[in-house]
Amino acid sequence: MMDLGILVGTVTKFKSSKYPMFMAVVVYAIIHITINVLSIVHLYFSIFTDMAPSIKVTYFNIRGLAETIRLLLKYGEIEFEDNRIQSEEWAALKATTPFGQMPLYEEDGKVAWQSLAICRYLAKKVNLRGANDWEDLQVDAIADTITDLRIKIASLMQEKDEEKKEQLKQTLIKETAPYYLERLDKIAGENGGHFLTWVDFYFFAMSHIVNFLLGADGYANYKNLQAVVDNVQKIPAIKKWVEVRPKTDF
Ligand SMILES: N[C@@H](CCC(=O)N[C@@H](CS)C(=O)NCC(=O)O)C(=O)O
Repeated sequence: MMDLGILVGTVTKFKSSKYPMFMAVVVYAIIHITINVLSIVHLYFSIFTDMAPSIKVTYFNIRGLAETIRLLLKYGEIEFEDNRIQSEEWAALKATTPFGQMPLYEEDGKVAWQSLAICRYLAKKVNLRGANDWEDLQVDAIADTITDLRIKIASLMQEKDEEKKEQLKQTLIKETAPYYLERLDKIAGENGGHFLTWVDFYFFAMSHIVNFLLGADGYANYKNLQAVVDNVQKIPAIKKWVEVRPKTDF
């Protein structure tokens, strides 16, 4: 800011000068220019200090539990580092994580874990929560139900005994999956091919697990669930991401 002594000195000078009006205009212009320069400097620094947070999502090089997080970030056009680690890097990294698991979500160096907690946090940011507390409760209940199904199907991947694996597979195909999918399909039907909000993204991200069990046309009998998948896939930001994301089996 202009030094007050200089200003007073200048004012005294122009009072005694031959052209007091001219001097007044010059001083006014100097003050004006100084204020403008300072505002530009302030704006410049505020742009750099109020920069978007630096965001990093760390997970294996698969879609898995990180994909809903990535989808929400893409949907919200929020820049992030998609940090995909190799299996051999995991042992060293595991010891440094809050609960020895991924995905991890980092924002300006702060670390969060638990994929669905992160999804809820991001859903707030990108406006994909329920319209009220009751809707949020329904969304959470659907998300937890999808997780129940996901865990049951994932147990198939972990079973090493081939005979047990085949038995489990048949139970999942004939009983477990239809039980869950029929009910989820009915809920999606009541909502016109949507669940409510971010949970559509969760279902979309988890649909490969259903396909793994039931084949590529896993939703053939579940039109409303197919509509959930199609509706998410149609969103331009998601469509674009699906085209460019690393191609992985899960
Ligand atoms: N409930 C946790 C589960 C996380 C989880 O099971 N992560 C697995 C990958 S899908 C993991 O980190 N596995 C490696 C390990 O446990 O060492 C979440 O949703 O984030």
